Amino acid sequence: MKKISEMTRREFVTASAATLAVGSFTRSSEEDHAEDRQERQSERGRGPFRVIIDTDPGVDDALALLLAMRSPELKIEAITAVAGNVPLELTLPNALRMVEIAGRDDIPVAAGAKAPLLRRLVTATYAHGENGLGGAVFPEPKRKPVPETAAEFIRQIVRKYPGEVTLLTIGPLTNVAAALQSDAELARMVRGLVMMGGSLSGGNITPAAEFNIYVDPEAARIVFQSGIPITMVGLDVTRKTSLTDEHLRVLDGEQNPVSQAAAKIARNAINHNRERGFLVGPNMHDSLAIAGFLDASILQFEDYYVVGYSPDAGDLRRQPGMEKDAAAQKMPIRGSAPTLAGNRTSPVLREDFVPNTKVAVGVDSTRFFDLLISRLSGKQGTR
Ligand SMILES: [Ca+2]
Repeated sequence: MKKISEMTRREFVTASAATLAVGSFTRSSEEDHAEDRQERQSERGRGPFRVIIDTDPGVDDALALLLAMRSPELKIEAITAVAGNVPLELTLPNALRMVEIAGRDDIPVAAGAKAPLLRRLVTATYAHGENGLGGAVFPEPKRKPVPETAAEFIRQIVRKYPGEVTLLTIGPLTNVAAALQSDAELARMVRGLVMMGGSLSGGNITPAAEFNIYVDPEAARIVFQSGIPITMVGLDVTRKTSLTDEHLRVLDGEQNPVSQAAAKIARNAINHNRERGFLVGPNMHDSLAIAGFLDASILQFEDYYVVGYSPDAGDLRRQPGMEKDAAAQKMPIRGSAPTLAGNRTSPVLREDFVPNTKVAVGVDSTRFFDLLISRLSGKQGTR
């Protein structure tokens, strides 16, 4: 592909984020890195890219938000909170706390959905502690969210900058799906979507399901079928990222507020992980999705057609309306996603394979942590 500096504005906007990032990070010498940094700071260079971060902080969300807010490649138009790891009553103030810690008063925060589109909320306090930050305590935030709901705010921003906004989703997809449902034109105005979610190789909340997709599978289906160019950073790669005592030591050694906050969250997460008997980790699921957008060469991708759960087919034969019944809300089990084999419109049965998602299948964990820890600590390493 063309170098970014040779692209017209239209080509620049049209190219997908992942392809662009690969194109701009394939060179490796020190001079080229220096040149890249210069290019990044110029109008005709790489970024800044307009992004909205949808999040459910969440230990690794918190570190991912801090990483994003320390990354000059990103023009963060909004941070939108969603219920997930913990209820919205906690994810919203946790998002506001991170914005305050990073000193980013320029970034508006919107409150999103309190529950999935159709189902009752399943949380992950077992992994993130009751406060969502692994027990790391920070003062109550002074900032307030904007009056718009997350879905409405996403809609407004995407419409304001058609073709320019990439959605970085590191929680359940409820807010994004709600925005897409509210505006049939919206999906084609979104530049791309990079998600932490999904798995080709087994789940973390059930043997098959990854948490973000499991919490709101109907929302995931809406997103995967939206036509938005999607990059999926799932458990296949995020499970290969383990935060270590050495990373913590570097963060703790720098005295700026972001590094100290990151160290506090990291320390609690590492201790919490040990108490639960894990020998490695915690995994940096969400930070890897952000890092993969900043530098796609950290990840290797393959093209897939990813499907979401269908509420009106499959073993339980549930209809969307049924999910709202009190009995359905209390239903202890969830149906598996149905196969598409019996469906004549199935993309699986088409002669030509038409992928809808770039799925991350490999990761350079060392380079990922170089990026994450150097940005969080403010200590300049190789980047
Ligand atoms: Ca998350």
